[in-house]
Amino acid sequence: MDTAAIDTLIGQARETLAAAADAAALANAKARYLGRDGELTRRMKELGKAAPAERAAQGKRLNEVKQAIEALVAEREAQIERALLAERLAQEAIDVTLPGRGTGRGGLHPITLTIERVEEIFRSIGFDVADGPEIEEDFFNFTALNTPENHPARSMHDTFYVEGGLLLRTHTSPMQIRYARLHQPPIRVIAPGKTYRVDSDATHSPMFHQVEGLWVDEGVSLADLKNVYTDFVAQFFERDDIEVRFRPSYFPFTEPSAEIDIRFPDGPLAGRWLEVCGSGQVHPNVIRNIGLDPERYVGFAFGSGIERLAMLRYGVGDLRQFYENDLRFLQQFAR
Ligand code: 2NM
Repeated sequence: MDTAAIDTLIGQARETLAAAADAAALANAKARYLGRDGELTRRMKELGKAAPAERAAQGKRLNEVKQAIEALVAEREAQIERALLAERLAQEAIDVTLPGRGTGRGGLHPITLTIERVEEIFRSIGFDVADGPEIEEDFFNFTALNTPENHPARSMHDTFYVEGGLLLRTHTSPMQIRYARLHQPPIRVIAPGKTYRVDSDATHSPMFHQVEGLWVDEGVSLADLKNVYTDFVAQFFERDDIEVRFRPSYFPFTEPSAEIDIRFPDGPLAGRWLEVCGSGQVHPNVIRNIGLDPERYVGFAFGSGIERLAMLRYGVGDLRQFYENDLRFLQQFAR
């Protein structure tokens, strides 16, 4: 093998190895020269046929070529490894200078905020806060509240009935009946919570919230009710220039009954009477149903829709916004 043939062989090997793009291709390329049937191996085997005088020199040269090719293989191996590592590093790179995604922060729903606000105000004027089941018995939701057996509110058009003769409470009054049967006068309690009616349109949701108040004692009067509610309105809206008026109405559980209207002196609703509450003197039958003597005890009660109060306080124009779970709406109330 002369010098030109050696150069050609090494040059070919360099090209073949350079073309090997990964470890498998490199192993093939290596075998082509150094393997059992490789070009170099073949020449080594042919060494025996060479003239004895040239054998030693020829063998030395072949060994040098072998070493040169082995060095080329090792170099290419290192190159491929470096390239693989570089690729992995590029793929797995994390740009630690990017800003974080943030985790967002929850906030209380405006209805919850409103309930908390109403509770705080009534607690400050000496009222307790009652709680009770949303799935109720007919007795606590209707009968104890002096609602006749044939009253339309009891119909399936108005009330959601569930299994076992139970129903979804249609107002928060049953909580007050339960509370009043467990406490002695003076009773001053509010009952906030979810209520359910078969009703769904632009201004009615099948689930809505109420807060009702009850004050039972000897000698309380309509004036006490008006004072309490007027004080509540001033605190709730944080202004004492809101007018409050009582307008005759009807409920089975109160006699006499009255709607409570309020009027803002300014703002977008200025000058319009707005109905915000039903109220009245608790019917003697209801006083009896809570275990008290109507000849001795007088009760005053009222009931307001929480959504209505929240809409007026926060300037919300559409009831349905409270239940669409649009974060752009809800985030405006986050504190
Ligand atoms: C209203 C209107 C008028 C009311 C009555 C009672 C109770 F428990 F004493 F019978 N609780 N709430 C009442 C009275 C509720 O809501 C429009």
